[in-house]
Amino acid sequence: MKAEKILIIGANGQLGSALTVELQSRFGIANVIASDINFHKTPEGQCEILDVTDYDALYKIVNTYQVTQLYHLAAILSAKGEASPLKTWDFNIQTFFNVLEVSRLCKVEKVFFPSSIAVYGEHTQRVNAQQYTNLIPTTVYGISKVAGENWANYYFRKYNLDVRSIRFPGVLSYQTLPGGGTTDYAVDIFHKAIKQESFECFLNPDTTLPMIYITDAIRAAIDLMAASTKQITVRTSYNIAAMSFSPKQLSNAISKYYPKFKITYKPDFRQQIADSWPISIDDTKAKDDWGWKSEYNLEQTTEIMINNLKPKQLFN
Ligand code: AKB
Repeated sequence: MKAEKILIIGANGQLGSALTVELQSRFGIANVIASDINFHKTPEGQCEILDVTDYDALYKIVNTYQVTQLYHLAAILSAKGEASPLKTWDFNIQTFFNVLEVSRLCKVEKVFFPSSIAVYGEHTQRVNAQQYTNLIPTTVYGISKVAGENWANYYFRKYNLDVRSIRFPGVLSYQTLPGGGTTDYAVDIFHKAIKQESFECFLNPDTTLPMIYITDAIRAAIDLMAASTKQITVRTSYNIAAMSFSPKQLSNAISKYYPKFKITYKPDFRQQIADSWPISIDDTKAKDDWGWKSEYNLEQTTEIMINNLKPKQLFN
């Protein structure tokens, strides 16, 4: 069997750092190249500093390592993106085109790019949002993801570039903090709880959003990349679902471990973004095509988050 050479762009981020470790354990540490514009902590194994807006720098890395699989995770997310819409559009689109073009020219065999529930917006059913439905997002991040999905489909049809994608819900992880998303509260809340501090939530208590635990998210991406070409019938991006909960439900789950935990609510501009997203997702296509199935619910995720963050807190 031919050895894979896997490049991760955005390996310092929330998804990227966990994905790097998992891919290294599955494919061998020498076959995974972790890249980012900087690293908080240099990962074990092969590592490259890469500004993915720099086409030549990306080309050089892909060509030098003879990359066979590429995961492009760098993006400006929903909440942060609203502070500078044009910069967000430029970054999200330019980096994706660099990835598509370099992958096409260097004959990368498979490309993964994460889309998001942020593709949904006006005139989408909020319960069980369908795979194929209106995509009229309210954020520049969402607009860039809808465009990205369509370009992924275009590159597959026109150039036979094997681009695969998942619309991720909010991701919960203890390893790293997310940055700039509307769903970030669901991670930040744990960091306050384990310090026995109260948490001020920027969403209303009943704002239900789709979420996923990091292990499920990483497994989904790797399983999709491992599926045979004929299993993949969606070339824009697959819906996946795991759990849906509101800040109040999450706070209640945390209170089982910290009965004195206190949450207050002060909704800001992110409330409007959250209100434009569905509360649950229909993931039938992903289940039927490549066997997607989530494993972690709110209770399990809460237990894992607390058990892993608590020891870290003791050593800080
Ligand atoms: C965000 O909140 O912007 C992201 C996402 C749902 O894509 N976590």
